[in-house]
Amino acid sequence: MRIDNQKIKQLNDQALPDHRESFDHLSKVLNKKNIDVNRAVEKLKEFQVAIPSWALGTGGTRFGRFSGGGEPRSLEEKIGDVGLLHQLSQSAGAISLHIPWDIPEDVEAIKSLAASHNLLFDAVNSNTFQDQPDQELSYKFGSLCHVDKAVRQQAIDHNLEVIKYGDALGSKSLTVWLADGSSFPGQLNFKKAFQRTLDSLQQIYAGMPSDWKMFVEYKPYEPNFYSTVIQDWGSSHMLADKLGDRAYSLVDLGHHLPNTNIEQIVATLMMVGKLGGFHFNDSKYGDDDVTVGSLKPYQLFLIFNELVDGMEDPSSNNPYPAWMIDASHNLKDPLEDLLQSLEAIRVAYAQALLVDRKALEEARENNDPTLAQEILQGAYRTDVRPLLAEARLQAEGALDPVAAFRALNVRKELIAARGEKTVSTGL
Ligand code: AOS
Ligand code: ZN
Ligand code: ZN
Ligand code: ZN
Repeated sequence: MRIDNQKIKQLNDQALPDHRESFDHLSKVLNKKNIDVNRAVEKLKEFQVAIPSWALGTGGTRFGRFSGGGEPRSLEEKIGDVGLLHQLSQSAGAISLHIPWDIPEDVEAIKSLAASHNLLFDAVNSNTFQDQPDQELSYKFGSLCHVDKAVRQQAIDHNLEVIKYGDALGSKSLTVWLADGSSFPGQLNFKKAFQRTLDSLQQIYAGMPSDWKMFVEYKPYEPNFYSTVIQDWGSSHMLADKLGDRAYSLVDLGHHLPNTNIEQIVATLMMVGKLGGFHFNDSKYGDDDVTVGSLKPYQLFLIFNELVDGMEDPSSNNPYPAWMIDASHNLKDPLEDLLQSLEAIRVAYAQALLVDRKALEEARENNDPTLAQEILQGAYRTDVRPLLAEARLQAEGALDPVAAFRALNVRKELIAARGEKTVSTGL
């Protein structure tokens, strides 16, 4: 399904007078502060966030799952859904696949379908946290860290196969997230598990094409409840460092214990050029995977403040990070939820672009925390939504994506095409 561009334009035309008024007002305010509004709009137009294939259906918990209607039933339909998000928001220009949930049967057809929606293939994800029906050995007691060499080899081979699929589609990176760990004290030898994981990752790293990157994700607990082999950014960084120049840490916002200073982790990793990827979501307790910006928008802004600082630092050798939303939706329409997440990410990014970095640095040099706070909160409390809307308007997206999604009855049409009882693959 594709939305008729003419219909988006009609909705935009209705909302245009109000948009012009608020954009002109904001432009005047920002111009007075010597902020280049056009530059901010251009930066927003460039900023694209990948959508994971598993976020397009209704998520669930171990207590149950309440499916919505019209969920994508195939890789083609998942690409179609990301196409809709991109058409409305002009900011979801990539899809991240998960193997074996998304095995492309006809690679050329999948490539041209994605291209017809202006989508790129972002990092591919391997899956050694579940047993597949035809799988010989079990991952019940781990995968890349397993005590049995044969299980490790199976997990290595799986990752190499994922790389092959990704390479055929034009992906340039592999994200490795491991559920490996232990649920009971004494169960696992921490040191041996870590060393076996490093050894396995080295073999996968060696199998990547020379222009590929590896992103090593960390997580303190879940599904294992006592220890996780790659529990934190330090462990992830140790691995990335030992693996080589093309291995990086990946920060998932939900993978920290409560109150962790994530912005400091971001700054530190970028300082050493090792922040490769990012998974956006929001968290109150753990890996809640709720809508980005729904709980802690100020924290998100502080994180973006460091990200922008790292990206604009001429002395930094950190690569441009791979952005992805990693979320799950139990109650909301997944597409509406993703549109809200995209908006929240871009709001935080735009606010961070408004920070007067020179003045902030001066305040720091002068030991003036009051002024530093004034500068940060001045940017944070600016309503930047007209900048986002302007960027979308210029790119022929919708001024208000969620309103357009509803006004154009997108979900109703998806249900008509796919049915009321649909279950998408994923978590
Ligand atoms: C798991 O908690 C991680 O966030 C992964 O990045 C991701 O959610 C998983 O690979 C999806 O199955
Ligand atoms: Zn993640
Ligand atoms: Zn998460
Ligand atoms: Zn997670």
